[in-house]
Amino acid sequence: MESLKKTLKLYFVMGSPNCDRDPREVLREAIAGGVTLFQFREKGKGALEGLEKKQLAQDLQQICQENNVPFIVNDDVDLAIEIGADGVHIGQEDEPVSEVRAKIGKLILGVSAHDLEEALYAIEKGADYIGVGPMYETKTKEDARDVMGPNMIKEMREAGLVLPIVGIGGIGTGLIRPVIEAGADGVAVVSAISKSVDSKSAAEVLSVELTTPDLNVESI
Ligand code: 3NM
Repeated sequence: MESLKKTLKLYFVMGSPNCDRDPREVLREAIAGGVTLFQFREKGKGALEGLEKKQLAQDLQQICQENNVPFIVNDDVDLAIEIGADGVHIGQEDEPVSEVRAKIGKLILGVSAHDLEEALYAIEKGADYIGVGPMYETKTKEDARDVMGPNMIKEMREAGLVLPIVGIGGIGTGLIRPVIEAGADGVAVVSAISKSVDSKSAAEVLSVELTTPDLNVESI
């Protein structure tokens, strides 16, 4: 669990609809800038399907493998298994957590949860980590729920939840600190990195904010 917590520090989530240029180039830069985990999330307007989707997934997976960054697939459990991904991330509307766990065996399983009840249920059914959002306003996810803020993570921690947690939604420069102080192990970011003309610098800036020495002062 401790090593997964470290891996979740700067979690980059992306698919071709989130990029204004070649996603392969964006991912290479993001990894050079310090991303610790990658999720392929091919969703939204213009999202690739079928063989094109699989090809992009494999290209991005290869970039991750060359750099020792674990590669997670959003929703598409069959694709994840077919290409040998390191894990799967699912939402509340996807296949039941226990079914996905049975299919993927020991691979990493992340589940989006929006309140304590959903989080506890996901953990009981086999989730390895929880994604909690949206922390802040986001334009990236069309069906995002109302902003809940970092406080939801604090509530989950206060209720005794010890599993790794990442905050997601609208996270960018200057917004990481409250999420970590609320008890998250890391942050998941889409547009702050994918839409940057320089994704390496964008990731570097976020990395620095995550590792600032006084970041955890309040929680020590
Ligand atoms: N899930 P950005 S918000 C993929 O609330 C996703 O569960 C969310 O994109 C949730 O970093 C979101 O560009 C999009 O705001 C996050």
